[in-house]
Amino acid sequence: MPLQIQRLLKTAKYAMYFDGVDDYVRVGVVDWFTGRKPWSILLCPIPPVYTHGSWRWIFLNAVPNKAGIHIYVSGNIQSFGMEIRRSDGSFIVGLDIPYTPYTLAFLVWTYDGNYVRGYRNAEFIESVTLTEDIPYTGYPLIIGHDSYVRYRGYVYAVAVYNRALSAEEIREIYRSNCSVFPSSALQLLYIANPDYIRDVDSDGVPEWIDLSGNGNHGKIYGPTLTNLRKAPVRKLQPVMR
Ligand SMILES: [Ca+2]
Repeated sequence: MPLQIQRLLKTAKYAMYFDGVDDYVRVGVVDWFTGRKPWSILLCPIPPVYTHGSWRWIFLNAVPNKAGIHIYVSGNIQSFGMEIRRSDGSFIVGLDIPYTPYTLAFLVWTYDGNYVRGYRNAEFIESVTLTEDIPYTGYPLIIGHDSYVRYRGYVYAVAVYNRALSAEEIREIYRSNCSVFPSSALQLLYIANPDYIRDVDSDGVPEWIDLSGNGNHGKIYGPTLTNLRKAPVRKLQPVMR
């Protein structure tokens, strides 16, 4: 078992599994990634093998290839890709972070109004300049995506801030094995754990409870909470597309 998974299992043993067919979590319509407002996105996925030519949306606040922010896992570039596009769909900036299959990745992208910075396992990867407004799409924030190329793999944690976390804060979260998060400007926090799944809401849809206290609960359309000790991630077959 990869070292990162062993470390994770010391404090957490669950992850949400997305089947790549029709699974997604819908957060709702948010305007967190618009204009030049600062933000941070934390994502802890465990990807299976993605072959060359395969790519899957994992976090997006826009229709794929249209205005707004997208994060995906790609076999082409062997990376988690982050990209931001204009309202005509044209590309503004992107920042890719390499991945290792079957290994928990602690990914952070931050934006301070001038630079997007990318981190993997609390190590700075690179930065890109972004001084153009991100267009507002009015599209819901979706994890796993609902109608196009869906993510297949695991997600342990998701967090969003409306400020740029510092490198030291990112190191502290990583050192805590994603158990301690700064509360200042936290907009959303999901952790995969049975205690944080609400069986059904008033619509009959299970919810991933937002631990930020802001009520940004995610509607769970298909993803299943998986005990990683009983269903090791290595049993996943390669993703082909
Ligand atoms: Ca399904």
